[in-house]
Amino acid sequence: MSDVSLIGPDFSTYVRTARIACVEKGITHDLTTDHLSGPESLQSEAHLAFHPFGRIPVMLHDDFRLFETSAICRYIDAAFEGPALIPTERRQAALMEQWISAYNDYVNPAVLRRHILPYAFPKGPDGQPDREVIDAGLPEVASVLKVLNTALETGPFFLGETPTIADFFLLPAIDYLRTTPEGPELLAAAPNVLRHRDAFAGRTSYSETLPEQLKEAA
Ligand SMILES: N[C@@H](CCC(=O)N[C@@H](CS)C(=O)NCC(=O)O)C(=O)O
Repeated sequence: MSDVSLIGPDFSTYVRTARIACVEKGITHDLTTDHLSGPESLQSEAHLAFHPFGRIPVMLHDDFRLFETSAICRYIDAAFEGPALIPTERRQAALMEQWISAYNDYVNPAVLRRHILPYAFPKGPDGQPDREVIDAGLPEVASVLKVLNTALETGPFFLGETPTIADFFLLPAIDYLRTTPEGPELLAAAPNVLRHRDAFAGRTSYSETLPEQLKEAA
């Protein structure tokens, strides 16, 4: 039996973040998608019983159920023995929190919701990616990457040599960005962001959580 169960498919970026936390902490996890058969099933009664907002991931540990990726990662860090996923120094911990929040509020909407997802789940004419949506979002992706590039100047991770939970959030999005038509050029202008991803790629938590559809690109 695994230490914890996570509900959600391996291709979800937030699920991957929680999975990375498990591997970095040195605990085992399994992925459950039993009651999930498509995007609409996130709003099913069965799933809403686990996550009242109909999102993924959800973590199950014994009789404890938890949603929200940041809360899950923090719980995993606190509940198990293993390497610390959060810096002990107060300001470093606050900076980690800052980058998690910045990821959720600025990076994810620009990079995931308005760039990667329109390619992954095309909603344009004839089932093609919606060019208008993607083209309109490109300046925002570039501007978010510029901020990240500056933040990662010392690097390779947000807080230096050791990845923390903030890095677990960023990695999955950048790994997908490499595979979109504009991704390589956007990332070439943000070399420190690419270096962040490359530094992660050497870790077990990277290879063990690599989604099926990224295996070729890795
Ligand atoms: N605030 C949530 C966000 C989770 C989230 O948006 N997950 C995506 C998958 S990566 C999802 O459930 N998307 C389905 C939807 O938006 O309907 C968290 O931190 O866990």
